[in-house]
Amino acid sequence: MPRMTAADAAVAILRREGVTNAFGLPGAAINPFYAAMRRDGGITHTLARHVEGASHMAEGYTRARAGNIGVCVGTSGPAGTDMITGLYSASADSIPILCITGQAPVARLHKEDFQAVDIAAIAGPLTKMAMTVLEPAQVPGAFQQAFHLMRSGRPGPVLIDLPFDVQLAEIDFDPDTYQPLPVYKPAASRAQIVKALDMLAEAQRPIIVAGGGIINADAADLLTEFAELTDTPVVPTLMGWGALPDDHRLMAGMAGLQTAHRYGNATLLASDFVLGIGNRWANRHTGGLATYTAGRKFVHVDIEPTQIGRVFAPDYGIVSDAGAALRLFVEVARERKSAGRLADRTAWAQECRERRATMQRRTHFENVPIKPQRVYEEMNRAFGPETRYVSTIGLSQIAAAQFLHVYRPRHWINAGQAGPLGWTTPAALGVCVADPDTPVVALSGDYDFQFMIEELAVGAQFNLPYIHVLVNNAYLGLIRQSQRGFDMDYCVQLAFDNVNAPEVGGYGVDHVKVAEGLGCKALRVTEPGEIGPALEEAKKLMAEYRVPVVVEVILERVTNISMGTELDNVVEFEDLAERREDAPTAVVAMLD
Ligand SMILES: Cc1ncc(C[n+]2csc(CCOP(=O)(O)OP(=O)(O)O)c2C)c(N)n1
Ligand SMILES: [Mg+2]
Repeated sequence: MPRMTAADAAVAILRREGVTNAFGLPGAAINPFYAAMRRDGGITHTLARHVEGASHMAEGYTRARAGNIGVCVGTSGPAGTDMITGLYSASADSIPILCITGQAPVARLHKEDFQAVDIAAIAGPLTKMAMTVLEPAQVPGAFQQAFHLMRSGRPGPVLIDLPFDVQLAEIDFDPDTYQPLPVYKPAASRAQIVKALDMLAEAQRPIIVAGGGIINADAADLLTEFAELTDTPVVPTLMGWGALPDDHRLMAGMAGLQTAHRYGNATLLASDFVLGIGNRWANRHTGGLATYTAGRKFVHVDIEPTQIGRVFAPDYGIVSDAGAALRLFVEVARERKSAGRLADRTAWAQECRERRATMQRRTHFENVPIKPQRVYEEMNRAFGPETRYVSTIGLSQIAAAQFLHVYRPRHWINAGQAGPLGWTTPAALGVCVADPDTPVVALSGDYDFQFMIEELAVGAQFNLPYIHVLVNNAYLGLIRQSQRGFDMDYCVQLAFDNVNAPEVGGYGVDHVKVAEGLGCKALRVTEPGEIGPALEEAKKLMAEYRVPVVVEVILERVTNISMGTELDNVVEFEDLAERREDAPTAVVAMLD
């Protein structure tokens, strides 16, 4: 039997489970694991500048491609605690990442040793498994179980904490005969799918709410096929956006309080039946449940049994992987179609499409300072359907979801539930590592950008080019807007006179200089007509220098973005589109 350190065995298992990349930074307590990675030579390591950054890079890496599992590595103590936000974000959005931490030696764990902290206890509620491995011979099993859990059922993160002496201990392990454990994914039965389809057939105005579970299951094609077969309009959730292309005739718009379209909400409220697949009825999607559920029936398909009924009781629940359910939905719908037993939905589908062509928001503003809506119009012109967008939170992200277009699964990469400021830059870098051939465009408000800004240096060092659109209102804009309810504008201002940069006109931080200082390229625009040319220039700079390129757009400081407390009570702050020229890049042209 081959003998090796437990750390060598761990790395051998990572390789056999398909890991090719890791994100992290070493410290004394994790050096044996780094030594094992070095001996193995098969894992490309990206050195983060902040350990939280490494955890978000791992998440971006997972989200970019089906089957990927991002790995983040840090030492004992503060490295683990820094990655807690990453574990939260990953678990909240059902994204598997494997977090590996070093730890004090076993015999000193209870002696308040230097940088010894009970990270497994801290990470417990945020992971599918969090384990300090106390016995070296348990290391292979811990890693094997980690991959099994991350891939089974509702996906999510795992933390493995390795005491220093455990990493160094020699064990017997045979990498050649190692094999991954089978993955468990519940699948709907035919009887369940038949029942759900019967309920859909009885409805007059059905829609599908398509959640991120469809993207996790890599089942976007099946969703599209099923929607087309039954002519059912699709309302993607924020996590499901891209499962059906935005220019598809059955794309009905997103529904919600913030990241939503006017026509999406109107269609949801006009429906009498909702088939939710791989979604979790997030509160920013549903708003008040009385409004959301009144007058319509619900079927909920989810991979995690305890998700059924968590937010409200559906009329019927099915526990299934979204892909397995959709395969059967397609099969049964095909049979019914050839038997001529599918309802004619032409009028309803047409009605939904008409709402898309009439209920639009205005994007075309000529104002200086620039209104944010105009930025997304210019981005729609500059970036094609191949673009992967990465964003986190803020008015910037909300407006992006209202105005940008997404055409493919995994092309809207967003920390939907946790929304941790600072996620955007490292997540975008992780996406670049996972898929260097697809253009990546990140979008941040100025505050999101200032969190984890140091990670730009990682992009410069490892030549991870992407475009970072930074919309600068010198405000914690979303919080400023929500403080209107308290009649205050308190502790949300980021503006100051920068003694080194009078040219930023009182907007505070000189992001261009910071980005350049970190080895990236950066441009700043102040007029709407400059946005398009700057984005084109950014593409050239990115190709020439192979580093992140920041395009900072100086915005009007106070612009409120449409949002509300109920689906039927979303407040509009600007004039709506009335003519095609008001929303010139809308996918469905505005009917004049
Ligand atoms: C770690 C963390 N702290 C606080 C918040 C709450 N929060 C959400 S958006 C926001 C302000 C974002 O400002 P900015 O990035 O400039 O975007 P804007 O809304 O101005 O477009 C804050 C503080 C958060 N999401 N994450
Ligand atoms: Mg801001």
